[in-house]
Amino acid sequence: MSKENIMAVIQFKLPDIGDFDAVDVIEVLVAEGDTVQVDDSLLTLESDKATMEVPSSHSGVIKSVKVNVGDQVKEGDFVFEIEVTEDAAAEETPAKEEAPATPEVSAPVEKPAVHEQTAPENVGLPVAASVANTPKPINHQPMGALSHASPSVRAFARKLGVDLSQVQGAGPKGRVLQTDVEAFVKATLEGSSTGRGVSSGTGIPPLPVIDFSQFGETEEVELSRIQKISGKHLTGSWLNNPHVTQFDECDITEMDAFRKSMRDQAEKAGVRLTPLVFIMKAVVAGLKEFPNFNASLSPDGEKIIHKKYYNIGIAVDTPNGLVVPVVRDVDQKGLFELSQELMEISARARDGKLSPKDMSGGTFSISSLGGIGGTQFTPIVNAPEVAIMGVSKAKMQPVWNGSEFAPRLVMPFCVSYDHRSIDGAEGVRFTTYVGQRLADIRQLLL
Ligand code: CAO
Repeated sequence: MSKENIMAVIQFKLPDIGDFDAVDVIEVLVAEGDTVQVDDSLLTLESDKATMEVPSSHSGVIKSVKVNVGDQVKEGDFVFEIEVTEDAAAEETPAKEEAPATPEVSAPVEKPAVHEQTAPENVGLPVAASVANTPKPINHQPMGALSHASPSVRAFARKLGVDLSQVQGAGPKGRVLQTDVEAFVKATLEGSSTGRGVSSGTGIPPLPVIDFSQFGETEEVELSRIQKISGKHLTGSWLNNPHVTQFDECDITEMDAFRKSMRDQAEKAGVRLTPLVFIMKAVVAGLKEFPNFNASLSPDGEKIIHKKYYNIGIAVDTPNGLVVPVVRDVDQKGLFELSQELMEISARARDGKLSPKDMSGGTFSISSLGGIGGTQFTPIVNAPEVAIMGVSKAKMQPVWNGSEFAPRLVMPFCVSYDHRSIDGAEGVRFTTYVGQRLADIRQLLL
């Protein structure tokens, strides 16, 4: 019988893994039929505190794999069958016995009976022991600190030149998976938001990717088409324009009284007169006085382009997400005409019937949440415009008139603007001007 033919199948059992009862198998690094050498990594295990590799105690061929990713294993568990030659078994076993580094070679000794039940080539040679090397810790960082990844993912990241500390792990306990590395590379190459491992490509650190199901029940709902489109646009506006938001409030008591006095007339004309059309008129007056708000910056950021037309984008809340249709030439239209147009575009917006033309050509936007509530908010500039007004709900308040408190209807509002083209002083002059227009109905209607 030649040496080569003298084979034995040993049971590879899990050696001492430290102070853990049971740990998770996070990678099985070999498959049936693979040839392994002594010290080749067979498994990656993960405890609460560390990730460790389990090296092979023998050279040989993997006959069978007894564990799967996700299994829990403990010392002494039978994890692989390895077919070894007599030579290998004889040579390696004493080496292990000599090695002081592996005193905890607590791997159980094979019983001949077991060998007899294994592969047919097994000639029943008593293999001394399925001596397993001690697992090598590869990551002693507490979970959540620095990067935490299996050896194969580390190798993958190394190959692509990815710094793992930049990658957020989506795996259990924040472990970085191969898919996280891939998503990171994709996001970096695109230089834009991709959802997972979000990076703008401008040095902005990626957001953490968390498996929320570890904390409780979750459900994934696809964003609407409009949300996906507006999300990209909002991110672009937010990241490209240095925003300032100026808060203000104005007394709309007179304006509201006038609005209510016009109710019958409005009804006859088939329109619903809300504060928004008055606000649009006041804004246009402000834009004429402060042309930097009715403008865009040139692409090189060196010039400001003033627009001599006044097209106001109105943010409309629809079941599918936010859209901003544009009301054109607001300076040339009366209150009823604007109301009519507002009703028409918001109805078309909610029915999903706006065309791209309906949403283009705006020079300034208004986001009115006044019909819903809230005291203030910070709207995002609708680039390439440079400013947007946010309107909140008007409330009756006691206002000191110099001799007594009088009940007045006070409306909070704000303007967010691109600080590259508009200074803070100009920002507050604009809101003051618009507020005064809204407070004085005569000026507003002139
Ligand atoms: N203060 C107090 N009441 C107000 C108000 C304000 N600032 N603005 C509106 N109202 C009142 C209106 O007068 C109306 O009451 P009456 O019927 O008694 O007059 C009621 O609130 C509802 O108004 P409305 O919201 O239906 O109408 P509107 O003209 O004010 O707004 C539109 C139209 C299309 C802008 C609005 O329906 C809408 O979609 N708003 C949400 C916009 C949005 O989502 N913005 C967020 C963008 S950023 O994510």
